[in-house]
Amino acid sequence: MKDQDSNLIDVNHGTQLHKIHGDQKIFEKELENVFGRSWLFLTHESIIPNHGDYIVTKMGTDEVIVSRQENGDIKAFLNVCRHRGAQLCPNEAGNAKGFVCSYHGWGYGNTGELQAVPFDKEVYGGLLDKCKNSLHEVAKVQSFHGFIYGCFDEDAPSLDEYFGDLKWYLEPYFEHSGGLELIGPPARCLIRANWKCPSENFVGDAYHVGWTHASALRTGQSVFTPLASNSTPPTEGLGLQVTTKYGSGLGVLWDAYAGIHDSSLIDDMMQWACTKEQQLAEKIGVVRARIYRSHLNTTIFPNNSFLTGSGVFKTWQPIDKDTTEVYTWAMVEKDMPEELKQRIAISVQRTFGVAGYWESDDNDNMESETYMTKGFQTKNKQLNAQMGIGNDVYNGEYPGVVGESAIGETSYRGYYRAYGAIVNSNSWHEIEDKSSTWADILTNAKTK
Ligand code: UNU
Ligand code: FES
Ligand code: FE
Repeated sequence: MKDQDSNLIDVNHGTQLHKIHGDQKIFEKELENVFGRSWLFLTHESIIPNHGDYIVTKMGTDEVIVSRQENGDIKAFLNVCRHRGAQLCPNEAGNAKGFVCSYHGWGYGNTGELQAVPFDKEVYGGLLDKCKNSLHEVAKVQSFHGFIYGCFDEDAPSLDEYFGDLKWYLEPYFEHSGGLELIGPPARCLIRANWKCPSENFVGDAYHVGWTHASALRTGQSVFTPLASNSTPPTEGLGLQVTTKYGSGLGVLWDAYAGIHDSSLIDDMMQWACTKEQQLAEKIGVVRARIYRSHLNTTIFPNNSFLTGSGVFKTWQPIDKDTTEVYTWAMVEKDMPEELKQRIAISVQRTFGVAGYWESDDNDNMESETYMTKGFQTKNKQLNAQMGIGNDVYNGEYPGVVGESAIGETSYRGYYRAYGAIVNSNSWHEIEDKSSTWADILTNAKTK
């Protein structure tokens, strides 16, 4: 395993072995080292606003309860009873002071404390230490402007450091806009694809849009419709690609706020964004105000993706090496009129929800990338993410490692550099060690 591991990702040449998308041993390493140590998206504050509000979601293959505490903090616990391990909360969401296990009736507060054990004195004779049988708590829970992430590893950098150079690009939309909310519950469906296929696509694939989505583009008359069938070449100044130390990255498509939405929404959304852009320009400057009104396709490493403006918000939950459960929320600006929020929410599900007419274009490709790893010869061949290699710049005009074109694979290379470091590390100390020269490694990469 060790030798194979070190060849999985060739950071210096921008290639990866195809079997990253379908190998049992790699999948198990990912659960331990990637999902065990990275920040994972849980929910948004707007979904659990009141004391006792909770949702149940996944962190890797583990179910967790995410609960709003009395003091407003948010805690997360494994959704598993400490007695014999039955699932504690069978609901997707609700409001509760606590949770009672259906097997023997152990009762926990929403603080995680074990509070009630049937016949406690009679059957345990007072020997059961309740304090030692609290729910297993997720080590860290932090917020990025209302978006709640959890991490199993106490030693992880703060969520703020983890977002790193991406903050400069994300703050105009996530913070300066007046803030965002998510509209749930998320649509959920299974795809027969490895979780990294959609994660890598959202981190930096503007290349496929005109080709894969040609029919969807023509049908919906979106901002991107001129790209259909690659009939418009990517001109200079159309966008950027960005990657960061811990693998999160994004693509900027300038001025394309309404993005994927069809002609019934473009005018209203563009008018909304142009008005706000003008207000923001005074506060944060014209460049970042323009970022607010642009379209960012983003993956927060490892498996949380979104399209700003378009308002598509996803987690790609790993079920097994070739099955992924896709969660899709709509992301809207808090101060939008209720009617506009609802129209966006419907449009997000129509395009990128279960059977969304954009999403299903992608799924065919994701599933075939994954299926082809079943080929014995195929799985040890290299994939190519070399587009734009040699032209990446660190902290030039823009923060992070940046490729200055709309279409390129800068953020694929950054995502997989971090992935290679994290999947092979047994601690955050080791990850930091391997990542200290991350920007040099990426900017010095060559095809040969
Ligand atoms: O999903 C994507 N990778 C994407 C969507 C990229 C650019 C525009 C729209
Ligand atoms: Fe990209 Fe075939 S052209 S996978
Ligand atoms: Fe796509």
